[in-house]
Amino acid sequence: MGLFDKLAGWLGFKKEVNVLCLGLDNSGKTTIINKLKPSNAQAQDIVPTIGFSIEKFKTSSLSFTVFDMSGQGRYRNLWEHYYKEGQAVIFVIDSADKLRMVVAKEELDTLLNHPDIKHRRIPILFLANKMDVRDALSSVKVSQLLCLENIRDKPWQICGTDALRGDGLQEGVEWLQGKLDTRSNQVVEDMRT
Ligand code: G3D
Repeated sequence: MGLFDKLAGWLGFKKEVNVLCLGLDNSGKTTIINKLKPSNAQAQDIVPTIGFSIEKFKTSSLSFTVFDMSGQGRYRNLWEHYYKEGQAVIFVIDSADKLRMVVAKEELDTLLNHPDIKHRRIPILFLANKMDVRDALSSVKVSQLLCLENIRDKPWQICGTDALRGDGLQEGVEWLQGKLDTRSNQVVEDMRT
């Protein structure tokens, strides 16, 4: 991509943002993405490789890359390859799966320490999903268990969601949009100075 395309993108002429939607299997990523995805979204590059699957689709302004982070240790290199192109992350947690909260934290820590993520101020939206399930942990509790307060070099937000009904998603996505707008304004400022 040429520089002009890049700037044009940020400035809104042809804005395209690549969002990585990550989390353990069964956390609700597919359900969430299906709620966010407009009906005209084009699926692309669905790679049904053995043991590793990634879904990529695109709307006029957003491109989503979705994959499971669990049980696929052997394929880690394949999915980490996509980190570079991500400009925002949606990290989905199954708030009712207390047993695997520690696995989710390990995966989050690995993500945050990856060289393609570590030094970039990309916004991360955490969705504490399955809030409708009885005994699900609150978003505050999920935030504590994942030690989110330790993330100081990236903007982040956590929202409780019920992906089946779509509750909480709008609030989260609006926050993310606001962060991406701020970044595009920063580019404008940088060009002026
Ligand atoms: P994944 O893409 O992260 O692997 P999915 O997860 O979106 O496939 O969701 C896994 C299961 O959890 C699905 O149930 C889905 O309907 C359910 N689910 C997703 N979000 C919620 C939620 O907010 N509340 C509840 N109660 N269930 C949710 P099935 O039965 O199809 O496996």
